[in-house]
Formats: sequence, C-alpha cells, structure tokens
Amino acid sequence: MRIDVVTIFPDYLAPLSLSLPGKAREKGLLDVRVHDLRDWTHDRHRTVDDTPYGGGAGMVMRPEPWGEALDEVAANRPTLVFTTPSGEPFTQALAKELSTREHLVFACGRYEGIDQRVIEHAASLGEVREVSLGDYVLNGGEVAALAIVEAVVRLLPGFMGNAESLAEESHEDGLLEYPVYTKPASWRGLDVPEVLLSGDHGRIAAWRREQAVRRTAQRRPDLLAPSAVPGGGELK
Ligand code: 6GU
Repeated sequence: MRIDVVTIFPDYLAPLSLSLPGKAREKGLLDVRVHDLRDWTHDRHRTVDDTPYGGGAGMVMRPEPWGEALDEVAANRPTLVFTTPSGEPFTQALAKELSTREHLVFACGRYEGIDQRVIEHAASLGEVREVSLGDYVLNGGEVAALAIVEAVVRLLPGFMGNAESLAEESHEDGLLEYPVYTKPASWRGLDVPEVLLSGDHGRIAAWRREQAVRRTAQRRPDLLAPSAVPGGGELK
C-alpha cells in the first residue's frame, strides 16, 4: 500500500515512521510519504489560507496549493481522504474498506476547513471520502490521519502476526470486547472470574459473549439498538 499525506504540519506525522506503520514499512508492505502543503505555494509568505467568503470567524484553506498538491500526489487514481469534523464517521468497517485500496492520499484540513471546490476537484482524481474521527473538534486533521492510518495499516494482509487477535477485538462482531485477565489469579484481593480458570471452553465463550453484550448495552447502546442509522444496530 502507498500512502501520501499532505499537511501544513509534516512534523506532526513523524509517528508514522515509528510503531505499527513503521513495522509495516520495514516489511515492505507500506510506503508512506508526508508532504508539506506549503511546497505548492508560490508567494514569499507561502500563504495557504484566507478569510471566508460570506464572512464569519476563522480562516479557510485556499484552493490553489491544494489543487497543485493533489494533482501531483494523486496521479494514479487513489482514494483521497479529507479529514474533517463534518465528514462521515470513521469506523472499523471503513478501516477495512480503506485497507483494500492500493493508494491512499490524506488531505489534512486546518483552520475552518478547505475551500469546498478542492473536494469537488479531487473527485476527478479518484474516490473521495470526507472522514471524521468522532463528534468533537480537533485543531486539524493531522491526528485524525494518524489514527486512520494506524487502524488501516494493521489490517493489511501479512501485517499482524495473529489473525485471531484481529477477529476477537472490539467492533469486529459489532460488540465491545469482553474484559480480559492475566496472571496472577488473585491480586490485591481481586480474583479472576472463576469460569476463566475452569478450562471449560464452552462456558468461557458463553461468559465472554454475555460480558460483551452487557458492556455494550452499558457503554454503547447505539450498537445494540435497531436504529435509524443506515446499517446501524446489526450484529454480524
Ligand atoms: Cl478529521 N478533523 C478535525 N479538525 N476535528 C475532528 C476530526 C477531524 N474528527 C473529529 N474531530
């Protein structure tokens, strides 16, 4: 997989060469490149933003540098991911979808966002996804791009050693994961649930399922309820 990230804070993306993505790079599964949007400006001050038409607070990212950057970086029909709090929510399902792509280009928005014509133009370069990490506001899309890359890269075939550890995770079956324990069996007066020491794999599986459902009902009832959200509330 090839990943390009365009940002005005390339240093923010330094963790991409560490940890999980770093491992995938070493294995030759992944080629990540980070680009400074200002390299596609032509004025002395390397300007990337201006005031919004129609008025209002904050600054909007100008279309010209983005247009030139994306034309260059997105030459071979990639999927283009614009990170924005007004995007579709990032989910494990979307991570899986993105993990099937040959080339991802991340465009990290800052300020109040990118001139909408850039997103329109990007649709002529490849598939466009506007993606949000969740219902809260970050200063920019860089942290979102980091999170998305990490979630996607660990799904690349040949990346994770243990396919089972992927299958058992939170969200893989539409439920949060059950609580986990390791040795010692008793610690500061707190005991590991007896069933987990029983060696009875049927009982253990049933207990884990029940715990997962209980935890999901408590913390994420939206995942259990048949809901108004398209595709929401189903268990796989
Ligand atoms: Cl992708 N960007 C920003 N700026 N804030 C966010 C976000 C993205 N996702 C959640 N909050």
